[in-house]
Amino acid sequence: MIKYCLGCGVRLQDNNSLLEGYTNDISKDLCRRCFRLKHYGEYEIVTKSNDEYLELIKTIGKTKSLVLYVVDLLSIPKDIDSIKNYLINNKVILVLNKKDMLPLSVSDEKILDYFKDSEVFIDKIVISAYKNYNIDNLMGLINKYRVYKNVYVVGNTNAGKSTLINKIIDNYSIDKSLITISNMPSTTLDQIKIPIKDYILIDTPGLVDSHNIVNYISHNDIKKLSSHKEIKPRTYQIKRGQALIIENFLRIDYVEGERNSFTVFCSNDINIKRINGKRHDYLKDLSLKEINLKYHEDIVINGFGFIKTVLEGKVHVYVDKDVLVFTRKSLV
Ligand SMILES: Nc1nc2c(ncn2[C@@H]2O[C@H](COP(=O)(O)OP(=O)(O)OP(=O)(O)O)[C@@H](O)[C@H]2O)c(=O)[nH]1
Ligand SMILES: [Mg+2]
Repeated sequence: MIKYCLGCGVRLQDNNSLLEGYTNDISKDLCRRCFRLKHYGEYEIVTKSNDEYLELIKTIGKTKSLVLYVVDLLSIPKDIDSIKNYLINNKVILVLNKKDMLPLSVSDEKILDYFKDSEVFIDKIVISAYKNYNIDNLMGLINKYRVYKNVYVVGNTNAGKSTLINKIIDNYSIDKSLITISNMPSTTLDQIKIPIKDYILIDTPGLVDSHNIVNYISHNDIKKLSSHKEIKPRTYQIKRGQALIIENFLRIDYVEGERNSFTVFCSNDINIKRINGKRHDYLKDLSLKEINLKYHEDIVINGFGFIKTVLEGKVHVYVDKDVLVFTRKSLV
């Protein structure tokens, strides 16, 4: 009998311990990787290819099923509308997750207002899967828009798709077997079908974003970045010539402009120092990206968080060459 791991969706096998889905006891429900992750917090890296992800998204696009597109509010993709290029026939609800990480003072209305020009989504909602916030309202939206039996949950890896489904299982399902989640990329390896009420919710592996900083920092730094506490924004008054050193993976020099204010929105566990940029060359061996700032823009370091600035100016960002850095109008 073919069995699938309840934790990550991969097909279970007891033939080859080096391959995905291995278990030494096929009568069990979890593969060895999920068992170790769940019970010992040990993470075994697997790399999923994005071709597989795109194939899956295209398959979903051939159906007319309702789709929940889960986005991490601290890692908003540069062009969120582009998901609709694949999901041509589907109604897509934009699910903005991890609201608990943003300061309480940032209202849902303010966040939704930021996305008001995105017209490809049938609806939008701000939630926290972790804190069980707004999940009932999301269920209401699913009931409102769902016509077919399947409801797919898609999004980048680490957006919180599996955490969301686990919350829904917790709140609405009698069978309480939970899906594996972790702060590392590619936790879910294949589709997992969960019957909820009169429909089927389908968890999917996320898109591995190769331009996300988590691919280029240590496991320990990833842990620090993915803390579950409300962010306390840290504001620095910055003069030209000064720089911020962020742990050992990011440096931001203010090279042109009037005295400016930089407010960093990232995990509180991350260490930030302000230095005289001219005196220290620390981290300047990383790749340099020149960024021009307009009034009230965020500098987004993909996967790290963002830095809200006020005035026009120019910054030099030093980070791994493959990490995407861009500006956008201020989110908060
Ligand atoms: N603060 C906060 N963290 C969350 C929330 N939802 C998920 N997370 C965390 O985000 C990380 C990734 O969660 P997962 O549910 O495994 O993400 P996923 O989208 O299923 O990831 P893949 O299976 O790799 O595609 C974990 O550390 C979760 O605890 C949330 O609402 N708030
Ligand atoms: Mg998952």
